[in-house]
Amino acid sequence: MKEQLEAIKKEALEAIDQSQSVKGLQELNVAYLGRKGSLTTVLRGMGQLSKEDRPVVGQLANEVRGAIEEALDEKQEILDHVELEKQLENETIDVTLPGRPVKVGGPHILTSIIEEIEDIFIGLGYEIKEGPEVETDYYNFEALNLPKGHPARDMQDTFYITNELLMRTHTSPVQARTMRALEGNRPVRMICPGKVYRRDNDDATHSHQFTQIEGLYVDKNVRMSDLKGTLNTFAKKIFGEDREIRLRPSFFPFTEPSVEMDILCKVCSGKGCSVCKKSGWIEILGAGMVHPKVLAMAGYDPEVYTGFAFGMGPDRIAMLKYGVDDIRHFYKNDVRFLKQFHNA
Ligand code: FA5
Repeated sequence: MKEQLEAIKKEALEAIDQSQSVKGLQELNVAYLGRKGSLTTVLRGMGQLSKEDRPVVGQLANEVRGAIEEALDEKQEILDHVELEKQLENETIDVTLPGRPVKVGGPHILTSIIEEIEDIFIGLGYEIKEGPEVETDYYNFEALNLPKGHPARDMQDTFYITNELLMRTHTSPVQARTMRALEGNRPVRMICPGKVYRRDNDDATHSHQFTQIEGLYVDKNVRMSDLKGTLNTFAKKIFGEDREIRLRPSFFPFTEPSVEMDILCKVCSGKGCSVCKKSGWIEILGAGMVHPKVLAMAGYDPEVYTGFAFGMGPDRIAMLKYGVDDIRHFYKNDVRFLKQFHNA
């Protein structure tokens, strides 16, 4: 039996030494030490040994088991290490490979043009204000000298929510809100960008939702020449020194006198096209001297204070600046169109 045990030990250690895989090692463990393994089978015959031989063989059997277990553990450690090395090698990342380009978005062209206009007016000492898009009839119309039933309300076809609430048709209500907040005793110099809504039929230059920027300057001794100078400075900064502008007399119930400013159409250079409706000019803003009634309703004494106001359409300004022939491009959100302006 001693020889058998020695032979098992020799055979097992050799097999373990040559084993190349963790799975192979597990099989050897079962084959030698398992319940039906060769060592266990030999030990089952111990009962037939003499009393003297039993402890000796028992001790030898334990040594053989110990040696096999130790060899299995050592080999297991080696194979684990080899496997880990292999895995690390397979998972190596080549940090020098160029990465996949990330698609970078950019501000919408209308956002960019509004920011550009804001910068011009901040440079002229104006503050930026905001107002609600869902507005009361009072601020949208009445506080601007457009009482209920006034025919000039038809100039701005309105989306009503209730009799008293509406989607603002222009940014002019922010004039009244700003003056009210200052309680009639401080000068105002503000612009207010924002979305406005009208029941206009969409075409190349009209959208039912578009953007406006309101401007208001109220102080002692503000004159029409200040308005002209401001609009001229603005037009030159946004369109370049050589772009022609013209001011036409116009009518707004909240300004007196009132004007509209046109700019030479860039699409046709003044020859006439579908964008400028064959006139060669495109209207970009309305303006005028704040009506004394509007000043008084907002708490300003029109005998002491005067002011000018303007309301421009950044959509039309972007069309003119970049030669876009249809306002609807701004709202279709076709990335191929929008990405042309990411560095504008
Ligand atoms: C007004 O909305 C006045 N509140 C402007 C104003 C403010 C006058 C302060 C005097 C003092 P108007 O309806 O003309 O005016 O619109 C002003 C500008 O908005 C237009 O010059 C045009 O550039 C733009 N606009 C008007 N309607 C549309 C539309 N449907 N789609 C795109 N832009 C429009």
